[in-house]
Amino acid sequence: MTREQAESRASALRELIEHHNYLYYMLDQPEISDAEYDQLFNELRAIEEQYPELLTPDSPTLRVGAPPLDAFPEHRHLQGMLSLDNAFSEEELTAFDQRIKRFLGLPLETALDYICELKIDGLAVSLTYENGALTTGATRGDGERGENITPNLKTIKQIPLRLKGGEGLFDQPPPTIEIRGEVYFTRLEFERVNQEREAQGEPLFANPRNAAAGSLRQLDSRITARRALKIWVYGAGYYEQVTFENQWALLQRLKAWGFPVNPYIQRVRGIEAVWDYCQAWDSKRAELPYEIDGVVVKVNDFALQRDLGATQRAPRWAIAYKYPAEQVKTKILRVVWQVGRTGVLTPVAEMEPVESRGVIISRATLHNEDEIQRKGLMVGDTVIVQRAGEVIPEVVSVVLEARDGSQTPVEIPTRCPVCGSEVEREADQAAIRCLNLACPAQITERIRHFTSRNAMNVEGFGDKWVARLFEQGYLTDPADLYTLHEHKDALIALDRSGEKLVNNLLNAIEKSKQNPLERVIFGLGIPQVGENAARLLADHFGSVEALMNASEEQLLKVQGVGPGTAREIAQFFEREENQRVIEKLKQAGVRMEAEQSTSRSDKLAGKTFVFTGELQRCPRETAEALIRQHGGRATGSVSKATSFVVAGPGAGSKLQKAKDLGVPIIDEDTFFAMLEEE
Ligand code: 9MJ
Repeated sequence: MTREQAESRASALRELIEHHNYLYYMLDQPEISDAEYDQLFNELRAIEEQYPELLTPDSPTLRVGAPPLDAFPEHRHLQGMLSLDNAFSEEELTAFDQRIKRFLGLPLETALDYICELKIDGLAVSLTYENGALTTGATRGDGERGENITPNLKTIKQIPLRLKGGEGLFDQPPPTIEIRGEVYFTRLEFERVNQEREAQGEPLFANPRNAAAGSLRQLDSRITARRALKIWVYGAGYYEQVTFENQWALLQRLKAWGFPVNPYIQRVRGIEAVWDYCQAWDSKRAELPYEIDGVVVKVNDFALQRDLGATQRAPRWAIAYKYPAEQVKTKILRVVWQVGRTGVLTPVAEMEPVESRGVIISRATLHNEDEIQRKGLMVGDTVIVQRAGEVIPEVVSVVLEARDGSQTPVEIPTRCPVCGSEVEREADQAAIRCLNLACPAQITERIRHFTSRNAMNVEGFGDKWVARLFEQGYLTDPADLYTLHEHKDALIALDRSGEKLVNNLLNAIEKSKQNPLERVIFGLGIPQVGENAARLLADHFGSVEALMNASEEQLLKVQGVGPGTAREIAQFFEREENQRVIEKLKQAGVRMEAEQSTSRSDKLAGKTFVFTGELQRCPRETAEALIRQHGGRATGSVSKATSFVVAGPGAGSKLQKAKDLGVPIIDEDTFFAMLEEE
């Protein structure tokens, strides 16, 4: 075979193999035997081995996994992957429906078109297709940046390596489109993998969702390939040169492009019909071959979705209805007290292991002393526990009839179980606190928080490292992380994994210095300052220094910061130890200021913008970020205080409202011209 012949044969084989993959994995209607399929596959592999330069990124031979990676590269989503707000009852669903209508200025009796989708309990992923070919697959990560796990996702045969075209679908595929979906394990495959792990003496996966996450985050994609992961696709992120009227139309197109779209998705009118759907699936879901934990409800019309926009966390046009948690009975063996990073002692019940929907539960949080008293809980009690989604299981109630006199009261500690110093309980607070800032538990928890995924995200720096380096005296506060490179030889001696691992770790630590300010602020572990508050504080103050010097009064000016949080922040920075850590971080070269680019000018200062309809030049999030970088504000709803409404094709009710209120309406070009003005 000449090289030309090989090239053309390889191309034909790829198309043929993908066609048979589709018939087999998507339609369940194979047209050739496994042996015939293997023959095609082996022929393609042989050609690619002989002519390695002919291997293309969309070759089905890459579905079997590639040699292991050292780490996953970072992937920036073109459009953010938001999470969903939750509803736990019919009332909360109705409130969601009413909220939407009020926001849109629609009569409250309007019956909106909704799409009801089963909420798959797996791992959210984003697949980027360029000119019709799959180029990247990534995890959600923090919503803006995920991990590039392309080789792992390619092992999922249901994921098309090329979008199916033709037959009026497209002449030219969209230049870029992000497809969003959920990767999951079937119950059967979950059982199989766990049996295999048990046989090999490996720890079992607690539930199908963890199993999916564990399999996708394998650096060796050949291991991923051995697990039959599956996917349901339900949306799109960023896209160009294609338009969709509504979610239903998008789902139909995804199906036509060759993606698996869940067959039970329904289009319904009015929130009552949504509730009927949720109830119907509550009784039927046990029959599904995979786990669902609720129903995702989405406003169908994309023009309305655009008008509704999103809050910091989640879109206003969707909600996740969650099924009530299953309750199971078990027995409390003992109560232990854990010390957190702020010194708070949290009682945790250790229980006889019990299974709830495929998850083994053996520990539950008891929250605090008051909660123990309120429930009248004793050691040896039989209790009802439940697991609600991601949160740690909790004890719902005590089964008093099961008392037999052997139960004993829960001992309330007077000394810290870790450092032995006296504990204190403030009069107006439920929490018992260890006041010793040098308590080993507090120190290690503070460091663990600082390095955690949503804070400084130091890859590979797990609990074991924190504990070991603390014991050896290398780490006494989070800032010591940045002096670890001085002890490289000692670290290598500590860990049998050797130099490469330590190098990776030190690189990850070095890289974390460049994290945005909001991550540093979150990482400091100021009580009551979560990710959201950290972002607001970073946006408002622009540097740790400014935040440190802010008075409680100034802190209260930040939208979303209340008196309690303001006091905690002020108290945190008054402490000398904290000032010392901050100085050390600064000396180490950790970014303590917002990126220069976040403040390019103040030419939009005092101006508030609202977008409606589509933007052609960039995603709406990018345009909103630009507004902030030039000192302006971007909000979701039109009011008299709005300076400009930027309207594009498909503009809806916001445009009307702007007209009614006499708010100036400009187009996208005018908006960008404003930014470019000197
Ligand atoms: C799941 N987990 O099945 C969404 N999801 O939409 C479905 N998740 C989602 N949709 C927007 N069906 C954000 C998340």
